[in-house]
Amino acid sequence: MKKSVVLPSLFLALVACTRTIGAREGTDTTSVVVRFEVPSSSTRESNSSHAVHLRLIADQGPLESALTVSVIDSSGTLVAGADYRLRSWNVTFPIGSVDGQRRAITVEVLDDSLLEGPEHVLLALHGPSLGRVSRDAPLTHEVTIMDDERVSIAFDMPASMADERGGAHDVWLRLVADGATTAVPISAVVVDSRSGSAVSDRDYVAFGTQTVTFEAGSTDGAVERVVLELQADVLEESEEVVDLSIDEVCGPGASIGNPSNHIVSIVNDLVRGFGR
Ligand SMILES: [Ca+2]
Ligand SMILES: [Ca+2]
Ligand SMILES: [Ca+2]
Repeated sequence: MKKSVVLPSLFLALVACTRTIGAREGTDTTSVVVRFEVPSSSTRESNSSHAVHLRLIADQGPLESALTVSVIDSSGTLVAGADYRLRSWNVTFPIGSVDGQRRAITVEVLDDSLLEGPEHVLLALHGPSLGRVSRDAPLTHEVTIMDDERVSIAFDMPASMADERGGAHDVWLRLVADGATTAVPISAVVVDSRSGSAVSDRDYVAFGTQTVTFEAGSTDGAVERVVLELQADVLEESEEVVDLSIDEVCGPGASIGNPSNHIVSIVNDLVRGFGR
């Protein structure tokens, strides 16, 4: 009789023991991995928030305890609190989360009126409460915030008149910024298109290539100049022109504006009665 009582008890104990091991295998923390879903993403500065997804790898079964992982910010070109904010530094996969489950962290994008070019937030994962961070790519996630400010550089006027005897003649260029402030220098390269009737090195000193730079902090309507050096001659000529053009604009979000050409009319001193 005693045997028939003891054996079922032992059997139950073995079953219970087997079940416990099974449960422990379900929480095998070495098999639980958390990683970024993709290595990079981008958003516009005008988008107020941007989600970055983490992925759970738990192929041994659903989580039997919650997994919390920290997000580390190791950004380069942005200023936390000015360009962006992370709404939370921790992400939790709750109990029962399954393999492939995603959780998002939210990058709050802060719009500004600075012309800055693209900015980058570099995120990494650290210290999951169970399991580990993936040792395979993607180890980090880079969010590129595309700037939405735009500026252009144009000639202030499409044309001007210069007295042949005038020597230096200023030609002004204007920054069109539409409410933006430059955070980086923006430059324009001005060249002589050589399509005008005036002759380089005779009617004016060879213009070459002149670069104007609008320094950081420039706003709409800022002006910079190039200089055309006129040379007097003793020839009686009709009006001659020099055609200057903006060849290139350098800087993020910067383009060539309108007018992109400027005609300098050289009024001959003899024609105008300026003759000596
Ligand atoms: Ca910004
Ligand atoms: Ca903006
Ligand atoms: Ca901006």
